[in-house]
Amino acid sequence: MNSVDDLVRIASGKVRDLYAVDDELLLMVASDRISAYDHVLPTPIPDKGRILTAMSMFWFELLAPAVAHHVVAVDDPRIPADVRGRAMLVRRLDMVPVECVARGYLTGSGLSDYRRTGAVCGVDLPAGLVESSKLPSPIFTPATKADLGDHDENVSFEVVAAQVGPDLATELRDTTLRIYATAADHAAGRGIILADTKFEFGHRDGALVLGDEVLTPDSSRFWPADRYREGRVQPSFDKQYVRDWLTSADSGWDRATDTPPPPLPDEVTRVTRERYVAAYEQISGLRFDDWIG
Ligand code: PZK
Repeated sequence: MNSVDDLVRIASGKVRDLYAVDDELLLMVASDRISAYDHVLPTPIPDKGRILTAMSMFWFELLAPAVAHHVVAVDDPRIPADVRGRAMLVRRLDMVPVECVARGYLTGSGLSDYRRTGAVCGVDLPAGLVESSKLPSPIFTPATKADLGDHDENVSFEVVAAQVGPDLATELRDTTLRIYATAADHAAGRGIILADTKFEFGHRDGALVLGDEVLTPDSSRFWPADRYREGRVQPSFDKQYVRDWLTSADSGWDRATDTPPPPLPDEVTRVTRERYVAAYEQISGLRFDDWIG
């Protein structure tokens, strides 16, 4: 009784699921699943779903003066008991089919595109940038959603404008860069570089609304500022311990093959949970023990 299994699931990602509640409301549920090297690992990270939900809520509240968001409640009788603490009751939006990425630093697909073309998503960049370089100013690098399992495709502002119209494309870019700046400022004050992040927006009653989860390690790159060094790949705040173990001889796994990754040892699971808790606490200044659940 009162389990999420009583709801109709309308979408699933690698590590979260979306359910219908009624005509107006959805339930977004974060699982404890973790992905690495494009695989979902067979071992869950205890509390990861609650930690990422707590982190998203912290950011939605911080950004609320700057942008409307879709969250109605995280503690509400309509939220089934078995997902309480890792579920957000959200307003149904008409989603804009654009992944709205802001980048303040150059890494990942942005760096690949820059090395090939000198630009990212049609934004020309100065010569001489290297892995993890800080950009002269943050840039909007939209992507179009790929099917589950595929990678999103970087596109230019003009492609977005052709898809959704120039006015909405401009509003997406301006809003994305404005809330990235607010979040990056907050993170910097807590010793963390927000290298890049992805937002998704929708419409409700004609107004643009911030949806999805926001500013979690699954949608963003957070780098400890005191370890930042231009010219090399930065260690991932949350997943580095998992990645290092998976690629060590100990794991016996070869990520170049398509064999599934092995279960994580207890120590790797425990340390990774601690990393997620530390990320939440460092970013928010709050204690995870005080989160609902
Ligand atoms: C919506 N997704 C992505 C996929 C997930 C999430 N407020 C909303 N209204 C209508 N649709 C969506 C949202 C939001 N957010 C989000 N797809 C549709 C997605 C898979 C699992 F949890």
